[in-house]
Amino acid sequence: MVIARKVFTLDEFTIQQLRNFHNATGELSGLLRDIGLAAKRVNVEVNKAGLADILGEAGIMNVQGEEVKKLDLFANNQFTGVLQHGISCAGIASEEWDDFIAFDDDASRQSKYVCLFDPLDGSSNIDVNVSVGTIFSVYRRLTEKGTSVNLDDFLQPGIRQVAAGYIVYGSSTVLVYATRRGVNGFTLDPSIGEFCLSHSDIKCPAGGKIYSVNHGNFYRFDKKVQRAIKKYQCCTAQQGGPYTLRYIGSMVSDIHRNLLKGGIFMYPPTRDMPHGKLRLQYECNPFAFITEVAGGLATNGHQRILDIVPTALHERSALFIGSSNMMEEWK
Ligand code: AHM
Ligand code: MG
Repeated sequence: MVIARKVFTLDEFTIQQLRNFHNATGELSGLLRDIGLAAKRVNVEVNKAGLADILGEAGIMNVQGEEVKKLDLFANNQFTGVLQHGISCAGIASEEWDDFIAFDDDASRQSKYVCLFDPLDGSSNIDVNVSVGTIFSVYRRLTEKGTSVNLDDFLQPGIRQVAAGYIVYGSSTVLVYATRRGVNGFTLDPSIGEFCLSHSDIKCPAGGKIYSVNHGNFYRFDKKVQRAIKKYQCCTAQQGGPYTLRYIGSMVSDIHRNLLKGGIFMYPPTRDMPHGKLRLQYECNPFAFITEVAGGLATNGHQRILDIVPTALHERSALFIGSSNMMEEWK
């Protein structure tokens, strides 16, 4: 007898996906389960941030020279911990650690994957109750199984991602992940403490009406970006407009919304940040992978994000990402 199911949990879904590959070892499912577990723990703390002493600044700077919030530290420790204690990840790199970490126990050394993550993106928004998120990506290691991972494993172009995803800690907590087979979203059901499939086979609409950019930087953008923004502001209905500006300043939420509704998100280079602000490996690549699998596009204004070969762990990049029709001038 087959029992009809209405709800699939993240674990059930990833295990079901495994059945499509007879050579699959289940390591990727294990990795996603570990990430889901850390996300649930971070979710609990984010939700009570206003109550607990965990709110506020930790008083130290991260490797990017930015102030670290306590929840950043908590999230970083949670994701590092679950991946270290799991058996599906050979090493990690995090926006919050200076260097990558090789997991040198026997089980981890046998794993074929490395994971890169930004444990709590948009954390300057926590104090004012705005949604924040976690971003992650998974690569197959280049080094031999059984050995320690090295820097080359973490400096692979985004096109080599095996999976990428994000968690939005918002009005509900949603985990979205992509493999080459598709993009699926899972909403945390607090009553059972499980991520349940809520957005299956996400496709980014080809067109959109939303543009997302920090307008305060307008006079620090180059002329091409300024012209594009003016076009969004002036377009008539005949020209595809009117457009609407939506910018939360928390890229996980901004891109999540645009992915579902259609739109473009831009973090162009500015006079002060000629290489852009966002990190190629922790922020741009995972979103570029998810967006492309969903049918959209992502570039740095000149080159496809996924083709860029990183030269350093904390490299920055400009980012133009979103609905394919809105990306015409940024291809
Ligand atoms: P963070 O990693 O320090 O949190 O910074 C990344 C965030 C993104 O989520 C967001 O899109 C961007 O910074 C906002 O920057 P700005 O305030 O310059 O517009
Ligand atoms: Mg970040």
